Amino acid sequence: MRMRAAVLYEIGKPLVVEEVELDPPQAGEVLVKLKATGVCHSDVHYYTGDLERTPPVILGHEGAGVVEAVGQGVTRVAPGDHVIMTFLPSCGKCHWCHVGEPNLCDLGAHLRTGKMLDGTARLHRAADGQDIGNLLFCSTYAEYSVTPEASVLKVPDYLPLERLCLLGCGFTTGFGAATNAAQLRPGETVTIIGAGGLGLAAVQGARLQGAGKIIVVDVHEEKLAMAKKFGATHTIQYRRNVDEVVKEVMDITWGLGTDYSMEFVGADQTDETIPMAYGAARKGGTILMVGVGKQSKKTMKLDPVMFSMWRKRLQGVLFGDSQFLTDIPRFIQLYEQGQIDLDGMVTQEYGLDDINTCFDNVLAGNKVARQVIRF
Ligand code: CXF
Ligand code: ZN
Repeated sequence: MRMRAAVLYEIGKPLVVEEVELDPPQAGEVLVKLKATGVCHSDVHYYTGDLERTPPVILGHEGAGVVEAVGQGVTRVAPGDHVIMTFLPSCGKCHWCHVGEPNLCDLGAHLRTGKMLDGTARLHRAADGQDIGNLLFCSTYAEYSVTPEASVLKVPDYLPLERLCLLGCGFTTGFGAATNAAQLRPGETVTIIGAGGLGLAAVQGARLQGAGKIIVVDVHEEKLAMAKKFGATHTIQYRRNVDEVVKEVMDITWGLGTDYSMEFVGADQTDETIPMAYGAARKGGTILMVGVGKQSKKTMKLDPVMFSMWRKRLQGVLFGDSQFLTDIPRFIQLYEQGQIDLDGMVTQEYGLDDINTCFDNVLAGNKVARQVIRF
């Protein structure tokens, strides 16, 4: 079938919105008609080349829509179901899915190929049939997506897909960092570095856990104001002086530092943000690394001796350490009850033709929590 999609042909060059050929779903695959997709900073990292992917590729990995058709053997969903798509599939069969860590599902090994699980492509250029790569089995900057059933989750059909889509990546990652990875206890303290979509979701998670102090650091005043709205108790504007931030955290926490610190910035900022996270964490505290960095950057600056001297712990977090099939329904429940605010996370809404504007907004940095594209 033919559909409109935004194709990345060259790193750093505007995406081209054009007609693309999409093959029908094969065995174990699902055809989703997209209703909405969030614009995640990771998509922009692929566009700038911070995250590496060979073009042509269709980006986008935070989609929600309605199942239009299913391939042979699909049991998780049926035509007409409302679904969200997630950037990490969970097969429900491998070792990791069985031990309760589906964010480590073995299907993750196929995510970088740009092909489907059988090694072939479903996306092709309309002009000459050339294969176009998929992104994380999602490629949601398109009117339709063919994806493995392992990458979709059925959701209630009466809630807005243009909000639930945020649960496919960013919100779940940030909220899960606070509620699954840190499991903050009432009164515990946290420093959140980066007040984008992930950091703001972490603020919401920390607030719901009953955190005592929620200290948010960002360069942009506008984002710090949003953080306050979601429950930050203190904000610190970062003016390129790490020690100054650490000192402020110490002042706020009676000289202790916070029980947890969370790094959400990633990219090429880690020489500043990781030492900041390290310094802000209390003795014996935990530093959660959530933001994804520039793929070519293989080292980070930390004083190794001080890890044992201060007994700090450095911990990676993937997709908010969420079990997406069971955690996302819990988050949807909280959204329905008004305990988490997805609506407030959406700062702009656009159409697919505006995708390059969305990317420019992300790169400008100051006015965006989450942008949503509606189809
Ligand atoms: C990222 C993590 C690194 C690979 C691409 C997706 N997560 C969410 O944006
Ligand atoms: Zn993402």
